[in-house]
Amino acid sequence: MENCLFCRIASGEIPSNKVYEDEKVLAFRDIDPQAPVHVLLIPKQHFNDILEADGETIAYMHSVVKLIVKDLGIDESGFRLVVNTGADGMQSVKHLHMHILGGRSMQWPPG
Ligand code: DGP
Repeated sequence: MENCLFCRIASGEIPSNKVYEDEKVLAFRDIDPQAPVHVLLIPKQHFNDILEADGETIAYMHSVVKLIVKDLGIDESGFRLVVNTGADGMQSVKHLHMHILGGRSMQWPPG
């Protein structure tokens, strides 16, 4: 989608620090990390948010989350998976993304 930041990252037009990539999804380091591990996982297909996305896409992303947390060594220590949605969810980039946060104890509720 034109002018979508994460579509431009997915296409490689804007560089990112990649953690995982295949034909359907891309995972890359967040530019403003909130934890020692802070990765964003996006579908390459544009969905504004999780409400727009189909279950097959979410299921696929879930399978990739499992690979990523194992690869980054936070599968056993634990992690937080966050999908900010809409205005009250403080979603700033309108392309579905999952935040994978780990490497430290995560407080709740988040600040
Ligand atoms: P959210 O607030 O849930 O929409 O999160 C958007 C995240 O995207 C935020 O944590 C910062 C990150 N971000 C914004 N622009 C860029 C960028 O150009 N590159 C990378 N790697 N991350 C970005």
